Amino acid sequence: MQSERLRGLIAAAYTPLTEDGHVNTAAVAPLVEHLLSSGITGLYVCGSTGEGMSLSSDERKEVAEAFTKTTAGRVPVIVQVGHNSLVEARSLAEHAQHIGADMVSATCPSYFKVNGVQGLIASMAQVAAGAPNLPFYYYHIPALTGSTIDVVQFLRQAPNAIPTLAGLKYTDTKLFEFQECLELSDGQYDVVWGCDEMLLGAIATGAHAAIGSTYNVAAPLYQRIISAFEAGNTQESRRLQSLSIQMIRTMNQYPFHSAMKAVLELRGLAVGGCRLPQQSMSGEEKALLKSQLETIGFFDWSET
Ligand code: MN9
Repeated sequence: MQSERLRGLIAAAYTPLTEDGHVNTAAVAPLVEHLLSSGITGLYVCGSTGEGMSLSSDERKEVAEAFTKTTAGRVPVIVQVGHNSLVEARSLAEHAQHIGADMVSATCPSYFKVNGVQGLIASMAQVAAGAPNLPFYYYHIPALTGSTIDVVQFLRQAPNAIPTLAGLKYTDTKLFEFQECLELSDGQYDVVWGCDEMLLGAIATGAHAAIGSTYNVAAPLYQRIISAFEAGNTQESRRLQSLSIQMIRTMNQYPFHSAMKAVLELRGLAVGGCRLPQQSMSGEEKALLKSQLETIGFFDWSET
């Protein structure tokens, strides 16, 4: 399907939870306004960052609806519908189309591994068929699904079975494979980068859009990486990417997404903690994270 292309920095949006772990849709609007004012050009909802896999299907629908309504067409909303049950995934895709989401995306099942291109095509065809009017993006994240599919072969062979296939969310670190996907069939596919700590490499390889978790808290920094690269100032873009790497290394000392949510809380956004199996952080750990982020200057360079 040829559709409008994604561009710029798309936030893999966090799902706000209450202190006792329930979905908190009242906190979606302030989060969306924060993201849009920081220069975000799209929202990816219920992905890894949004804990889609840890929510019930009813909760996923509630979250998708809250983001779609609040965003009200200002930027594209992509709803991630992947599930171990393809029946559930398809029904989440149907729901996404029904509520007016702009695009759907899905991981492959991960309990039983998908171990071949044909199996992946057949699985994703079932899911995409739930939303026949929406562009479909396969969410390639082999580190979490455990399915190491040849994604170039997937793109080559899938179009007949998945007429709505628009592209990929490419969350792996193989720049050469990312480049092959971008260049395939004269650039027919919208291939979106998903590894924030390597954004510079992806831009150099031809990326025009990226979906990631850390764009929730540091979009202006990444925007400066892009601008410096476009202006030919490679040294400056490398210096800025290095700050992103330091930020991610700091957060990775803790349960990563809990640390990210703690930073959003510091900025006054009531997103709560993460749901198990991701561990929450104690008050002491949050204080330590804050001082470590201060040490690397995060609060000076992440917001402007
Ligand atoms: O999909 C995110 N991946 C996961 C995007 O959360 C598994 C990334 O944005 C990473 O969180 C980010 C930090 O490692 O690159």
